[in-house]
Amino acid sequence: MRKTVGILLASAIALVALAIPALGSSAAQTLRVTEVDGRISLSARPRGGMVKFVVRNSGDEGHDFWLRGGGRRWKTRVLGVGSSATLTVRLKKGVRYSYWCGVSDHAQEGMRGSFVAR
Ligand SMILES: [Cu+2]
Repeated sequence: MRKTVGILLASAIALVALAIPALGSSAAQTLRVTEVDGRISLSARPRGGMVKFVVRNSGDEGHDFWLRGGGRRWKTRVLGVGSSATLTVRLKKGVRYSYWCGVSDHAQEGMRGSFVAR
């Protein structure tokens, strides 16, 4: 009996654990940001509202990711080769946002861009 209750409790906890990230991801648009040496690419054009940027450094040196617009600014830490970080932000529809890598002169070398939240 005690074992059955334990299993039921573990199942209930597992269901809650599964449900929490599902709620989060349905509320926010998730975008992949790929950083390579000399270029940053976004998997889609961001929408207004909550946007989760999953930033991955696929280059051969350290990179970070900065985002600015609508009077706000966000940044990740410097990501080592193969590392990822997440930025979850609220974007305003119709506002232009700029993004870039802040390491050394990477932005001038092409690691920058901008978009208007749609
Ligand atoms: Cu960089």
